[in-house]
Amino acid sequence: MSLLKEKLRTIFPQQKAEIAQMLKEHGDKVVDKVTLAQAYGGLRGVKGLVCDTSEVPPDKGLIIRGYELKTITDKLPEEILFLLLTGQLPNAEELKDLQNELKGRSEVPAYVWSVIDAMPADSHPMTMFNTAVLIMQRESVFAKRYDEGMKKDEYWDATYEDAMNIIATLPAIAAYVYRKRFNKGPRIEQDKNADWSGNYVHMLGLPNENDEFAKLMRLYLNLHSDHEGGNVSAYSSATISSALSDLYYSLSGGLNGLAGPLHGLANQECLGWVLETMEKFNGAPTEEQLFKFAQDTLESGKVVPGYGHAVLRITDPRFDAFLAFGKAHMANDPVFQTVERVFNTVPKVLSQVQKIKDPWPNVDAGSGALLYHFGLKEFSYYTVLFSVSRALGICAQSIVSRAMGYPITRPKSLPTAGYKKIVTATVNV
Ligand code: HAX
Repeated sequence: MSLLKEKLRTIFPQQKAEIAQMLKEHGDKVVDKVTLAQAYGGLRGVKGLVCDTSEVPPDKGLIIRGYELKTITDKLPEEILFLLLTGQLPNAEELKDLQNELKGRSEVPAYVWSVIDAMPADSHPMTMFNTAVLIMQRESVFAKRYDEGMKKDEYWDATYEDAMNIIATLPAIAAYVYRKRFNKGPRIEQDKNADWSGNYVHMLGLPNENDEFAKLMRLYLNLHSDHEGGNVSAYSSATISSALSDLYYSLSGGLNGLAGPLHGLANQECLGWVLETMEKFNGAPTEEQLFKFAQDTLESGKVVPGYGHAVLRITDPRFDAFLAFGKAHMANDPVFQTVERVFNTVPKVLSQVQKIKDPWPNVDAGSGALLYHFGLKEFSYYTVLFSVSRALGICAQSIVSRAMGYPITRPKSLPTAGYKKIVTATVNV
């Protein structure tokens, strides 16, 4: 058994007992109330979900198991996965063991390549990627063991098997989607000596002078791993998973949510917006020009992609990390310089609009420019990169939820007439 699974076997029963005790003592305590505006407003800010892998305080940004993001940006994605699951960073032996575990599971079933090959050539890369995840559902250990009558306390173990099998294969699948969709030549075989993200870089086949692109990808796959439980991809995935659908179903479902322009697709949209400004002004625009361009975007009824957030009320620390990388590695790149100028300008424009609660950049505001610099210029692929990383968090959340034995998700909905009755009754009291 892997060291990670062994550790989880000790940790999970303790956590489950702690939760059971808390529920026994405090189960009827009120933790939040819901206003009518929240019911009609996407349940923004309503506390009612549980996610132990990470949290996002509005004034701090992502914290993974107590570690503020800025303190762990140098970690490998595998270390982040270990942290998400156990609450601890792995020691050298545990890391090696996890890396070996992933390598051992990294063979992609041959039919996946045929399915990708059979898709229309102009399919969106996210459709290709998510279809590949879903088509592998026949491999699910959870589904098989469930059919055989597995006991409830073994659910997490079977989900762990699915999670590791999926995570191990994602780099090869994602790299093939890139090469196939953008006519980059034949599939590149895995480099079994490389780490998880290094292998991905190898299979993408893009130039990697001085290992710089590999450094960016390591950071990219670290930064996008998890963002608590209420974002569209994590929440939809958790809802699907709560019906005891296996991870192939739930992960691909969650990633379909990530493919929306208000969520993960914003990174594709954002670089498009930046390049549009450069085309309009024949090069890196001035801050005055950007100010006007952002105002025009708002006036045309569109959002400025990469800015604003449902939870955050500060500059996203993930954007800070990308900005620092850009300053260190490509300070003179005109696209990166435009991203910096947009950062100096757009928050001023958005702050003037009263309804916008967060005028600051989110994770998607800068990443595209960095990828573009290294020759990854096909924007529609960017959300696939995000997905490979976000799979770490979604899989970890799913394993933890199964281990804690959480029930099927089923909040209550009311028709508008029902809410009308409640609020009228309140007014009359
Ligand atoms: N540009 C223009 N208008 C914006 C805006 C932006 N960047 N951010 C918010 N608004 C608008 C909203 O569209 C909303 O308008 P309506 O009431 O007319 O619908 C209003 O301001 C209030 O929104 P909010 O309460 O501040 O923000 P929400 O929680 O409703 O939405 C979003 C959060 C991220 C969806 C929003 O800020 C947005 O659309 N941003 C641009 C798209 C983007 O960058 N998405 C990626 C977010 C990070 C992420 O999930 N990455 O995967």
